Amino acid sequence: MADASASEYVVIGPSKVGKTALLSTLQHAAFAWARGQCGFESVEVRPSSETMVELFHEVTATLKHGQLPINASTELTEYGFEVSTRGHRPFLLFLRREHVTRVGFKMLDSPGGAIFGSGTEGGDVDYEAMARFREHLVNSLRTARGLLLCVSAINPDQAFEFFCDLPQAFNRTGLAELPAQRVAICVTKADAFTSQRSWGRSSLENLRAECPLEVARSILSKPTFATLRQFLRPDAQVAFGFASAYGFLEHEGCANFDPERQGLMVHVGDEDGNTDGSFDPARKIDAWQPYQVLHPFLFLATGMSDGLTVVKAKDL
Ligand SMILES: Nc1nc2c(ncn2[C@@H]2O[C@H](COP(=O)(O)OP(=O)(O)OP(=O)(O)O)[C@@H](O)[C@H]2O)c(=O)[nH]1
Ligand SMILES: [Mg+2]
Repeated sequence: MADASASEYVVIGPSKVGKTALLSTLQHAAFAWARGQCGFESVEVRPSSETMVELFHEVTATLKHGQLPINASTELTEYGFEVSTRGHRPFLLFLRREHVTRVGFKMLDSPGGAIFGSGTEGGDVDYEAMARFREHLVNSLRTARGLLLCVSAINPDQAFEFFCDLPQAFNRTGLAELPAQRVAICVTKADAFTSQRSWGRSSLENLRAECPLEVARSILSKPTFATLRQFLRPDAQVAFGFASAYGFLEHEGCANFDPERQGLMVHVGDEDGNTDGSFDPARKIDAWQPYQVLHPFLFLATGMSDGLTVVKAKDL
């Protein structure tokens, strides 16, 4: 199943920001992809490692219980998958021809504490294991083709972890400049973020009025932005985007997230929260549409920028 031609990418971010949840919903998001969205007629995600098959299967239980069934990561795991897109591109003035891309990912995911240890001090932490994971991640940063940085839209304490630990991780590479050509900064848990700030407007509409770069700026300190500016190639493309593993209800526009239960508002397991009064499992499954979870991967793979704010690293 392993894909030898896949490139290595690294996902980092503090504990519980939703790194593994993001990865887990990728295939479901591709199944829910609307034809023509972002200019692609279709987007497919295929696992190329057993770890990915298992993670994709695990997340289907979300529809049954409402909550994302993701436990905190305790291991460094390599997830292999392929993202392919099909669309049309202009060709010879007025003609268009089919354009297909296929990119293999080897995505390293680890407990957030491996890099962002400042938030886990004093807890039940295996420091030796974390040090091993950190070494592996730092090694991968030396060669990784792309980097995915997850920042939670609703956990303000993480600013300190980024401030303390991101420079340390980059300093440990021994490189003045990381080779990554594209870096995606994913502002996660957009559903909970907008639910907290919906001033009478539907939350999706509210979210669309926000700029992910500015929200990231308000969450992270200036020294963290300076860290990125210093260690990324000046011409590296940095994309900022919101994402939500729970997503939004298409017609209502509100988040498909129940803050009280901390889970999907509409799920198959029981009839609570069924917004239209009918119990129809197929429609509840259809209602689960993770929001922009595939976007950072499409950006890393193809440079696609729909729904994202993209700047050069030197302009951060
Ligand atoms: N509201 C909301 N909660 C989310 C979302 N994604 C993840 N969560 C919740 O956030 C918690 C942490 O998610 P994980 O994916 O385990 O986070 P992680 O970054 O992998 O955490 P570690 O493995 O501990 O580093 C879980 O309780 C998830 O249910 C999201 O899009 N919206
Ligand atoms: Mg995890």
